[in-house]
Amino acid sequence: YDSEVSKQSGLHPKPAGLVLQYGTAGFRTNAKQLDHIMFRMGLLATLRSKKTKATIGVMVTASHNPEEDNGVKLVDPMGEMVTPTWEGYATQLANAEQEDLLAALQDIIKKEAINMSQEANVFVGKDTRSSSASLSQAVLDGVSALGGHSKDYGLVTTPQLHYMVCCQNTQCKYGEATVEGYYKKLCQAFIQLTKNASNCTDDQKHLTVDGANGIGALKVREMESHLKRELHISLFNDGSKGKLNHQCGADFVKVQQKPPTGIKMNPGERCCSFDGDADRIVYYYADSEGQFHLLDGDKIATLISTFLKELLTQAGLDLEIAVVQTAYANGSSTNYLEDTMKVIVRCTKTGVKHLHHAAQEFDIGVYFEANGHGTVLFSKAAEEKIQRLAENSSINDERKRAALLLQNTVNVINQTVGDAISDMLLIEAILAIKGMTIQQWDAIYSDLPNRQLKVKVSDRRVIDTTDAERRAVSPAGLQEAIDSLVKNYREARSFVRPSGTEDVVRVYAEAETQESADALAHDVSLAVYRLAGGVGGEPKPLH
Ligand code: 16G
Ligand code: MG
Repeated sequence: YDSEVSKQSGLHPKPAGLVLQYGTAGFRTNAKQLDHIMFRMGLLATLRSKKTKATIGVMVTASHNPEEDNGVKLVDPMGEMVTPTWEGYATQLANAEQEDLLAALQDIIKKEAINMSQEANVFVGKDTRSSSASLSQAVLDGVSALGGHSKDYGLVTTPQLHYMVCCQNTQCKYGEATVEGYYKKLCQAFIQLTKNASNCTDDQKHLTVDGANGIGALKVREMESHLKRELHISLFNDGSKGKLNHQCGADFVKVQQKPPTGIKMNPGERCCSFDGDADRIVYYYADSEGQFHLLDGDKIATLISTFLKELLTQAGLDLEIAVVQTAYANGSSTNYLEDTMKVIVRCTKTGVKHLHHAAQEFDIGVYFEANGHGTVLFSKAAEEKIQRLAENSSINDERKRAALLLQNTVNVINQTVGDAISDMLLIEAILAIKGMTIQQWDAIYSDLPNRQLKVKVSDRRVIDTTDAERRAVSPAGLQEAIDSLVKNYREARSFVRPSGTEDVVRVYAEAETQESADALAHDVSLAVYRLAGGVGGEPKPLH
């Protein structure tokens, strides 16, 4: 393979000296810097496939980043994120200078004792960015340079690609590895679920979707006919005029705490936003006074876990259910889940893989980041119990109904990764079954006002955290400073962490009032600026 790799890599040369790192969300930067990275990730995915003797996925996307950026992520056999050791290999391979590429490749082959005559199979997908077509071709070139087989799924959402990989490696037990198969599985389950919402009016079946001018919009369009009018979607920001993620999408709505541009919002109507690769979703509405209300990942986790807990009780199934959050989870949500709902709550570091991993430890693990990325994981044993109960003819009607609802809930969920389309269908089904309006859902608990800020420092690695990022252990004095600032406000909490995707330190604060949250966030930003080597001007107060 040496000569083929040499020849092909010459067509995807690495700019000398460029260093990039495989971070929480894979490689992500301006698309112009990524051609060699894509080719090399094609090589790495092929090695990973030979090693695992399974199909591996490669997704070309930069999610909620601006259109000019792009990125790439590897998907492991069960649809999960690639392991940390291989993230390390990705970084090594990406940064090897042109003349050292073969040696870098050889190093991985040796360390992992890879049998190069083993067949390899790689699934490739891409988002709608203008750079994605040529970049995904570079991935395919990498696969073929090592003699691997590839299947190009073309335009798909990130969770769709994860789904395909999982279907393929479970011999289609998880579903059929086609986009059609995906729609069929999810929509059938959705339609079965909504049969339990017999008095749902057409009005209640209406949902406004902001597609972030990205792949999610295309895929919602594609899916619509499978929904058999059980859900009426008004799609905005469908990519026909607006720019990807620009003033729209889940990240914009969550961070700005305001509606996206380009949509029509009627008072009291449910709206949701996807992000640029459709692995995040947030809901929102405007009340009769025009006031904006956001229902983020925490509210979604609460709705889903409440629903599941009720069904488990009705079904008489003894399964342990837990909710996994990060430090960004609103304090009110954690209190509600622990004190009122009495479910187990776990907190992990930011990043899907950490939440996913923690959720796998329970019979049913509901995980959501506040930003709207999340899903539900069912253990094999839990799925089997649900299955058996649903097929049991000797149980009463209430238990039977609950068991069937649980079974269809399992099927509507994409367990491989957070999925805006799948989450949307589940949320819509739950609201319909419970006959709940978005206002009633919102009223389950009230969010504590909060604020997120960023601070530029000369080297964000000086900040080290512990306790799932809730406490800083370095630089010296920073945590003490935060602790004493927090004491100045009621119901307050604050933490700082270095971003995994941007060269900044992130600051989070929440408190009893918005003014307090804003002031605390500013106080803490100043402490970071002073103690962690701030650059540029001092952070200015928000008001
Ligand atoms: C990435 C993560 C996301 C996390 C975000 C935090 C994945 C697939 N995505 O987008 O889960 O919330 O990074 O970004 O893991 P930050 O480190 O810049 O705050
Ligand atoms: Mg995304």
